[in-house]
Amino acid sequence: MKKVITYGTFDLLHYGHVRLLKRAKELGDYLIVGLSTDEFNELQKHKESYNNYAERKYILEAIRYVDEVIPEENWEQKAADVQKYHIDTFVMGNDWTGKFDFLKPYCKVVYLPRTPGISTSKIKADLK
Ligand code: C2G
Repeated sequence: MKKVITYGTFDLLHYGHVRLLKRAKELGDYLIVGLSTDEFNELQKHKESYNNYAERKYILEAIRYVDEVIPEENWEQKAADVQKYHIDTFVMGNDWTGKFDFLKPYCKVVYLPRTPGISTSKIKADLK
């Protein structure tokens, strides 16, 4: 079984997120999502989320491409996660290109093109 992992806040969930998850799943058979906790968002990513961790986890677990959701609590856990979960491929959107190349000794590292024209900040701005 080929295992894939990706990380993010996924709030407010939109089709750009779902397209990333779909393409990530297509790279294997089992997709784990490292979901940023509320504390990690607030204290280290300086990102506010509308939905809290439990709500974002509930939504992600309803997506057909997602097989498992684990907490992302810090920037340092990825190498340990990749080994702990026997990950074959690490995937992120290409806004992160190069940032996770340190994982290459442990697994394939793939940066996928972001979906243009959609972002949480755009949604918030358009709703004003
Ligand atoms: N994404 C995308 N297209 C968009 C918006 C987002 O492909 N229009 C991708 C991002 O590139 C990322 C994933 O969807 O791979 C999740 O996006 P965010 O929740 O914004 O993730 P981010 O806050 O960048 O957190 O340790 C990694 C971080 O937790 C990533």
